[in-house]
Amino acid sequence: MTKSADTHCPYCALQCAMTLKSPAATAATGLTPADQPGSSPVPAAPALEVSGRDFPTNRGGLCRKGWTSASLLQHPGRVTEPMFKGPDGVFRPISWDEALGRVTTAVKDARAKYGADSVGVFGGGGLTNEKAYQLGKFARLALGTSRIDYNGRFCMSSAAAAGMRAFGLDRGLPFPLEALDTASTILMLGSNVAETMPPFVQHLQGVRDAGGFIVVDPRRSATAAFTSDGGGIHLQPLPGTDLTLLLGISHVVIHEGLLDAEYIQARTTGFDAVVRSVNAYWPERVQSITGVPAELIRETARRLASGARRGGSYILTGRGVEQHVDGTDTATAAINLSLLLGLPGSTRSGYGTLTGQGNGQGGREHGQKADQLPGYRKITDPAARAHMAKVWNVPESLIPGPGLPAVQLLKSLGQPDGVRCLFVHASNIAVASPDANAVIRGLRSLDFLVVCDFFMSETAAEADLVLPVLQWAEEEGTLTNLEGRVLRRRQAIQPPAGARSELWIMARLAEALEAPSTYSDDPETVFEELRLASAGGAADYSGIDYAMLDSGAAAYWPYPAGSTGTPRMFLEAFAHADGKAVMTPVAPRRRRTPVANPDPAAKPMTLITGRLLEHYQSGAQTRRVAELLASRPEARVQIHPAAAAAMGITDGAGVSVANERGEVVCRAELSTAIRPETVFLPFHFPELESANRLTEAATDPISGMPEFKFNKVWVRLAAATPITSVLQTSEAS
Ligand SMILES: Nc1nc2c(c(=O)[nH]1)N[C@H]1C(S)=C(S)[C@@H](COP(=O)(O)OP(=O)(O)OC[C@H]3O[C@@H](n4cnc5c(=O)[nH]c(N)nc54)[C@H](O)[C@@H]3O)O[C@H]1N2
Ligand SMILES: Nc1nc2c(c(=O)[nH]1)N[C@H]1C(S)=C(S)[C@@H](COP(=O)(O)OP(=O)(O)OC[C@H]3O[C@@H](n4cnc5c(=O)[nH]c(N)nc54)[C@H](O)[C@@H]3O)O[C@H]1N2
Ligand SMILES: [Mo]
Repeated sequence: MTKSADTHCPYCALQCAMTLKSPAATAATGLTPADQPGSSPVPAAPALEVSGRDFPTNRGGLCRKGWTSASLLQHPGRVTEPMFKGPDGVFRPISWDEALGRVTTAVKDARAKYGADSVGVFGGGGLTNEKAYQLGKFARLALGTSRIDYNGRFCMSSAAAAGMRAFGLDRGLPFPLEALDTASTILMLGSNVAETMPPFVQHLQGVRDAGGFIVVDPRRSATAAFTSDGGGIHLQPLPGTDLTLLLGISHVVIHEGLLDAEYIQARTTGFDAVVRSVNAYWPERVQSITGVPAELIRETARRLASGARRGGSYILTGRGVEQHVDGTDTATAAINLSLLLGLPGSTRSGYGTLTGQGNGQGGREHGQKADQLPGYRKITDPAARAHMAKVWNVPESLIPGPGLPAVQLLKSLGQPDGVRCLFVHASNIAVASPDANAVIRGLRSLDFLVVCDFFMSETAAEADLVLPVLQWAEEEGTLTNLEGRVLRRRQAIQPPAGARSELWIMARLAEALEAPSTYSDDPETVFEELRLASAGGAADYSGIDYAMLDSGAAAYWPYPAGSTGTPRMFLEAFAHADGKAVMTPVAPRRRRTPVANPDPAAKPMTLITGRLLEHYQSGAQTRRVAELLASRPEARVQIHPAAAAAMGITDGAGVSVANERGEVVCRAELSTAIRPETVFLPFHFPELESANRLTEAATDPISGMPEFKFNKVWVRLAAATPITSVLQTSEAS
């Protein structure tokens, strides 16, 4: 087997380059090739050695999650055989033949009883391009369903919708990350890269030292704290008021004449309407709404404008501003501000959003989205449908229309006209979805749930059937990082004998379902088909192949055949028919009035949720890494000491955070990093510590993004006793 493989980290969209080395002993692990039937327990062999590799995004650096990632390959809790749950609720191993037979029967039953749309698929932004592409095709042609969507709806959908609306195209960063190194000013809104992409911080050193780093976050996050030494600025607004803040900064740009009039005239439409829309947002008024001092609002506008004239200015958004019911409009306000200043499509400035998941970018281009066909095509566009019908060699009428976005898809589980049989690939929806208690009830009401995973995640535990799949170091494929750069994932180790690739699973099921078109289990063959499918689309990969990626060539899409790719986009024109960027006026909307507090002992507060350095997403992977779990064994609710004191809450005390949807009980972490009217919970933990028991499944009308970052809760001391007994009592009740 391979002794060393150059690949990329399994986790986030920075896709840090790493080298995996098999210690000599790996050859003697006794692992058998995946194409042999049967299964075997994973032997306790030495893990692969991980080392950082020099690459423009990570420059050899890795975070703690990356360094420890290989420990999951031979984790004793790994699922290595298909597991079927009997009527007694206990999982037992079954053969692959029986497993695929059971899935085929469940699909046929659901289709016969309720129609093809009763079969649903939930995908993930961690899937390789090949798997994401084939999953979309499998859903539409083999299952014949329109009901496919994925966890990127929870992640990139607001930024993507705003980018599409403004630029006619959505590539998270339309420039290479290294461009940030020489910037004079960077405005980063709702992103905590110091914890969520630690090696990224290398690209912020220059701007920090130049005093041009400005962070907008209601918490003094590690990233916000990074502004201090260099003379940067931390704007600490009330959660959910970013749209107003951005209108205020735009107001200053317009009224102080800081705008780039020539650029606006030549490269944009919609300016007049945007001027009218910001007129009522003068800095003092914005201060009264957001809590950000008017002087800092002015200073931010001035630094952005002066930076654009010097080394360059960048505006970057993260989930903190996007994961709201007005996320698309907030991202649009950030784009409008960048357009007023002439940043997008310039040679040294820009606007971008920081894509989150490992293949969050590629995963949103190739057909996992309810309204989308490969190559970032619209499923309602007759030309796109005709193109895909030709590539797939099927009549166009066989391709279903648009399905339901993720939150609606999950709300439909088990409902009369909803999904009755669900496939889940690469998402732990029982923990990561808004209003998670309702989602778990939905999963339990299904006729059949099949989950592809390598661990018994909280979602897999709800399944009728769990199919064991390959981990990153066991497979070949491609991912597209946060810069729109296509990268090769390479195999370094043999998978456990009983695990199968998802391409293989889809190909076998398609055969059993007598699906039209062809399905390969070979990643390169699938990529060759993806090239044809994407050709002529917005995300065109037709000029990219495995050989050139293996040679180390940098491949930024759009990369039509015969071109050399596009590291920096929009230099000549934006992707709308007239080549101009569209400014859309946006305004804050009223939020739903919170339900009255039924518990006089509890204090109404605002909950924001997000991430910790040590854990990834639903925690299904990182909670199984001993070192990471030891460092962060449980959720803690971050609360300001002044707010805590008023409720008798001390550091480490048990706290109840509740609302009309559910309750979280965990320990308090007292910190002056958070505003006093706000609490913060990470969403990496399950059950009683699951933040998504509290989040609302209300969605942004354009993107379908749920409200993850602004929820009303009631907070109180749970008990004066140690938390372990608090947890036990609450679990039992
Ligand atoms: N360690 C770790 N790294 C990860 C991940 C992980 O789970 N763990 N996940 C990856 C993925 S998929 C993603 S999408 C990225 C996400 O990366 P980030 O966007 O950096 O992550 P979050 O912690 O969700 O949110 C960032 C910040 O938004 C702030 N915030 C909350 N509400 C508001 C608000 O109303 N306004 C403003 N301005 N800020 C607000 C929070 O305080 C938080 O510090 O991280 C990727 N990297
Ligand atoms: N409250 C709150 N909730 C949030 C967020 C928030 O900020 N706050 N952020 C949201 C965001 S941005 C995101 S991206 C989502 C992410 O949340 P999830 O969608 O739950 O993401 P993961 O935890 O990465 O789940 C991936 C699952 O798939 C498995 N897996 C990994 N790779 C593969 C693969 O190649 N194939 C298969 N079949 N399985 C694989 C893992 O073991 C794990 O069980 O959470 C969202 N939920
Ligand atoms: Mo994400």
